[in-house]
Amino acid sequence: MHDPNCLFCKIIAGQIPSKKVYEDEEIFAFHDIHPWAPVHFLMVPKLHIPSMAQVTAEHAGVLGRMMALAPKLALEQGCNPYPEGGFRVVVNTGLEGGQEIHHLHIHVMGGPRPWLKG
Ligand code: DGP
Repeated sequence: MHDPNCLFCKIIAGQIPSKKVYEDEEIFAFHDIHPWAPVHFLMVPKLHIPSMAQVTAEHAGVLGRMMALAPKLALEQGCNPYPEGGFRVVVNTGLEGGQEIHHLHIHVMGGPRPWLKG
């Protein structure tokens, strides 16, 4: 399902340009336009799910694949390996959850933080 009014559906369809990180039949990943970390990309299901609040058991497959893919993409994008490196995974949900774009997305954030080294 594609929502013609959804920004991320337009990015998935290539109607709005993005810096693509990954794509398969079900998943699209691209760099966040306002990065909060040296590495910051978003992973979205191609299916238009407005938020985590609408997730049901039928979405478990694609969400599981997204979570399983996140560590591989994080390393490819420049996050350092666990445990010295690592990354954060965030899913903002709803107004009080800080969600601005209503197409379910996983933020993956990490990358070198020289000030953390002792
Ligand atoms: P959230 O607050 O969780 O809904 O985060 C939405 C993120 O989407 C935010 O970090 C900025 C990013 N974003 C918004 N518009 C665009 C865009 O047009 N292109 C890209 N690449 N990212 C966008």
